[in-house]
Amino acid sequence: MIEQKWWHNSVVYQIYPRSFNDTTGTGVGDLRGIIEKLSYLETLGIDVIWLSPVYESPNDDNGYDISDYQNIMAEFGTMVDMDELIVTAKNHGIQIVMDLVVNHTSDEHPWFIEARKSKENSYHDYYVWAPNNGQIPNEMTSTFSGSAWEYNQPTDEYYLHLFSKKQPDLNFDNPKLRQEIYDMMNYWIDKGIGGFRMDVIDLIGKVPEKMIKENGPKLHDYLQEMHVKTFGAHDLLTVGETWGATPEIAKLYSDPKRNELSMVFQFEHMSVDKIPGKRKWDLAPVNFILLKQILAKWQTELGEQGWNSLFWNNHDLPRVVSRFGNDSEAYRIVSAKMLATILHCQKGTPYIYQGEEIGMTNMPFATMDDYRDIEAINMHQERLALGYSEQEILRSLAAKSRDNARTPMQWDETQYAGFSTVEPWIGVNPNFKTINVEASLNDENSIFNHYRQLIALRKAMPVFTYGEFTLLAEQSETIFAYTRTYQQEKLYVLANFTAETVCYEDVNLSCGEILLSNYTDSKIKTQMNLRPYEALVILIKA
Ligand code: TEU
Repeated sequence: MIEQKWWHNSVVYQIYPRSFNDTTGTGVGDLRGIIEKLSYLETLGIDVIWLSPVYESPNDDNGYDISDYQNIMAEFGTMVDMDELIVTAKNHGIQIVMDLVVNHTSDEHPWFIEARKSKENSYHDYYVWAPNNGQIPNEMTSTFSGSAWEYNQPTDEYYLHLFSKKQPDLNFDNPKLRQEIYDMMNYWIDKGIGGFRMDVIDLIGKVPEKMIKENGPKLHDYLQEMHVKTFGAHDLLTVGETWGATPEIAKLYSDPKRNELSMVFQFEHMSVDKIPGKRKWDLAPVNFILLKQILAKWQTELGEQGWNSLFWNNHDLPRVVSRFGNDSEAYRIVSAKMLATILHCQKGTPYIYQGEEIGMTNMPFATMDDYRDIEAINMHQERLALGYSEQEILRSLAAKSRDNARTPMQWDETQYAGFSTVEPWIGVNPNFKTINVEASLNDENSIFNHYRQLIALRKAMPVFTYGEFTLLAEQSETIFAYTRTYQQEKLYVLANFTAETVCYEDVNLSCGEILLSNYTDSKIKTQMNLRPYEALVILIKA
């Protein structure tokens, strides 16, 4: 039996502050806006907020390019607001998990301003350099298109940037740099935060000479050192963003015996709607059987040697109801509840991305001018140059752009969805009059209330947290079904992933009792006709 931790049955809510709630009339969200909505989050029942970066930043990548780790971005407020957020959240039973972006800084960080001046500068070795041999050092590419190397004239060298040019990569092989990072982390720990979400942590052991980005040879040594020097003595939640993790690799990060992180946040199930081997922009229909296989693999393979995050969305991903559900008027609500059910009844720590709990959808951006994200803008340029048509590019962006998740939170039906009193930094989804928090709170059958009930069940019954997972009907093209078993408790989770009625049969359902369903009149039978997107959480009595 795995040693129980507070974050095993916690539910995390991710806030992208720029788009959450603007109290200052700037069109950009802020920290006081979060404080204002803590009661709302307490009603939902979440335990933890993962706060996307709020540090000082020139915003080339919306705060993921940090120029001062110990100051707050002026648009978002002040350190006084931040301290108040940490304390007030605690009074609502909510911990704040800070986004730790230490694979890179901004090029406007004082370390980089110094580092690029000369090879002798004491900060030079804080970053990753390659000599100028008359051509770019190698073929490594940036996630945001083009080469990962940028020329630096004063030293006649190239620096590495696995993201934008304004996000130079830090050199973790330098012990002085590592100590600076640990001091900074301890500064935040001393403020009473609940932990860290570690941005692209699998890249910190990179070996650019060998073209190694993810999972470099020293990665786990660095994490073990970080554990000892920072959060190890505190009971915090630490979650690593690990794009390149397999279940075996996930155990290296999250086996409690190894003293690294609490859990991984891995993306394998996010690859089921692209052409295999290609980029996310190369669209393919959702491979449902593969989706089930991947999710089931992560449920069964970690055993007691690891812990996983459960998520459908974040600030980098499209809205799940548009992606794996059905965002038409007829099926949006029922399919959003179905997706929530399938996810929240699994083993792991569930994450809800702001707006997911009210079933926010992808954004119908009309032209390139509507996009704000550097990834989207660079990809557009890159693909135009490669000969893709504007239409094709816009189709990929409509499905996968990160801006889908970054439109303002829809609070009510007033102008700008109650997010701001002025025009926001990015367009508001035109569906805010029907899809908003106020309407959800007033409707007992809302998606919001379904999430609330799922969270309440997780808190009430340990089987949701610790139950052993078994996938059923593996080859079904329409049904997602599984059981969870823990001591005397057994759950049977059953969902129709389609807009058709589907017949499902299992004699074991005869002694079941419905704990939750997304239709008000669901009934259990050994032979069931599951209606479009119908999903049930069933308790099987011994
Ligand atoms: O994301 C890592 C990352 O690689 C994503 O940019 C992802 O690859 C992309 O969305 C898929 O095309 C983290 C942050 O979550 C992201 O917001 C940052 O832009 C990035 O790191 C750099 O800090």
